[in-house]
This record gives sequence, structure tokens and C-alpha cells, in this order.
Amino acid sequence: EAEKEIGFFFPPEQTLAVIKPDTQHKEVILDEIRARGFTVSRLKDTVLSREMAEEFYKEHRDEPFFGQLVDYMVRGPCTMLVLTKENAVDEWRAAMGPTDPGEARETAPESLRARFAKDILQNAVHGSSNQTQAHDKIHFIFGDISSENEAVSPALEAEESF
Ligand code: IDP
Repeated sequence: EAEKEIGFFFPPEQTLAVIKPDTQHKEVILDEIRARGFTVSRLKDTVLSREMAEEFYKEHRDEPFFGQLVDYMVRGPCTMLVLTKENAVDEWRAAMGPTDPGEARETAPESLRARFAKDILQNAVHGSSNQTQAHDKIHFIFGDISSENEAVSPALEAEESF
């Protein structure tokens, strides 16, 4: 008679990560993402149109830096990633570090922004700030991938653009 093991299962969470245009050492960043325990469930390089960049950052449209931010985001290819891990949204924000690399170097010297950001605008990486944003931005960039969400495995890795 087979005994069933009963345990708790926390479904892994997903977040949208972006390696922003002109970021050096993309491969190092990707290696680090995996070393920190994230599964790269989706990956594609995309040059955003101005309209897409404005939509992507619409929550910031009233900020004084919105124009600069859009100019930056359309300057070259972004590497768009769906990262999967327990608590992925918060874990990825922690891995990125603070928005301002000066602050990042003070408070989180191991973070990606401390090491790879040029300045507060050109800060190398993006990550969704909460689960609703993550869901919306994943859908905006990748379309409906909800049917794939349960099967999280390295087989889902799509690295054809590298
Ligand atoms: P986050 O990316 O850490 O969530 P947000 O405040 O949501 O930071 O800002 C979105 C993006 O806008 C930042 O990642 C950065 O590229 C840019 N940004 C934020 N604050 C400034 C600023 O004061 N000057 C110029 N660009 C900024």
C-alpha cells in the first residue's frame, strides 16, 4: 500500500525582468540570474517602439524624467525575461538593488545595479514592483503564457537570441 506524502506546495511566482538597452555584461547578468536560483522561463530580445515604451512605463508618465526614460528604453534591444522562483517579484527587486546605483553601492554592493548601472536613469535592469504589475507586464511583452505557468522546467528556456 503506497503511502502518500502530504506537504505544502507553494507555486512558484513569476516576474518580468528587463536588461535595459546598452547594458554591458548581459551574459554575466544572465549567469547571475540563474546562480541566484531563478528559472529563465522566457527570454527574447526586443527593440521597443516609442509607443510600447510609453505604455510599458505609463505609471511614470507624469514624472519629470519620463521623456528621458522613454528615449533610453527605445535606444536598442531590451532583453525581456520571465523569471520564475518562489517570491520572484521581491527576490528580483532585491537582486537588482535600489534604483540609484550610488545608493546601491552604499547599501547593496552585491546587487546588479551597484555593479552594472551607469546612473539613476541608465540603471541596467528593470523588475516589476508587485504581482499585479508582473502579471500585466508579462502579458504586455509575451502575450498569454498562463498555460505554461504550471510547467516550470529548464525545458521552457528559450535562448535562441543568444
Ligand atoms: P525602479 O526601476 O527601481 O522600480 P522607478 O522609480 O519605478 O524605479 O523608476 C523607473 C525607472 O525610471 C528607473 O529604473 C530609472 O531608469 C528611471 N528613473 C527613476 N528615477 C529617475 C530619476 O530621478 N532620474 C532619471 N531617471 C529615473
